[in-house]
Amino acid sequence: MSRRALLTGAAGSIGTTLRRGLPAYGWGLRLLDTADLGAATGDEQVVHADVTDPAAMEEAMRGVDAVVHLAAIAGEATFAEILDVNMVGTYVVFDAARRAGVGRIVYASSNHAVGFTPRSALAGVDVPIRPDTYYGVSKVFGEALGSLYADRYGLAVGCLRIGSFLDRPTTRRHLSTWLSPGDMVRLAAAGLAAPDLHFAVVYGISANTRGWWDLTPGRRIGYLPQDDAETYAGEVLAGAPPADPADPAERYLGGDFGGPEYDAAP
Ligand code: 15L
Repeated sequence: MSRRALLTGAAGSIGTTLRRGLPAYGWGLRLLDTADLGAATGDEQVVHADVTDPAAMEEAMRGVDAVVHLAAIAGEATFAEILDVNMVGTYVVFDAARRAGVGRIVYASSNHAVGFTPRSALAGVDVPIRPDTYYGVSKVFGEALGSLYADRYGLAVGCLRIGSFLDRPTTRRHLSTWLSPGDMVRLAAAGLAAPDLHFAVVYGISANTRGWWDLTPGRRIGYLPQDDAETYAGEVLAGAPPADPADPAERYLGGDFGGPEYDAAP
């Protein structure tokens, strides 16, 4: 019998990719979202629930071996919106997993947890926390919560600081930050299967020649990326404006999230 994982945010772009890809790694999936998930196929189970609902989430955890927690607002929004979905929702998911005795959570964090870090040498997971948005703050919160639940309750927690998840890179920054769909599946599968996982933070990008983040922590949990944005460098750079060192997109790891248009303060 396959192991079963609960996928929150299963209707989103990463969720849809994992829905297609994780069964090949031996995972039966319970798909959860408030949005339409279509009909369950094969071994799938479909649950319509909101991650901020503690009772529904505890029920959704029953009988699963692991959780891949993707459900979130995937960019900047008002603090109230980020607080509700990304922070309260993440707390509800972690605590429901604890109450239901689920052993592992793979958490979709983001590079925006350290997005205001100036670009320089390859960044490790030990660079100081420097979120670039309320969204980035919520990902720092999720990582901190994961650390608490690993240490206090023994949950195995893998936090994936995802770069730019796209079918293909389209900007200069993406040549460094791209995470291909195939590598996203390999990354989540590694987080789900890593032996002896206690708590880990890893960067989630493909094996990009121009990558900005150190992939060593990912390799330690068994993530072996196979794609490289460099394949697309010729066409991307041919259409790209000249690099402007003053542009936040060039200055910070989180790119334009560090610019004034991402200031969501009232
Ligand atoms: C993310 O975390 C966001 O969800 C996505 O919208 C992109 O902005 C991506 O990071 C990125 O940094 O390219």
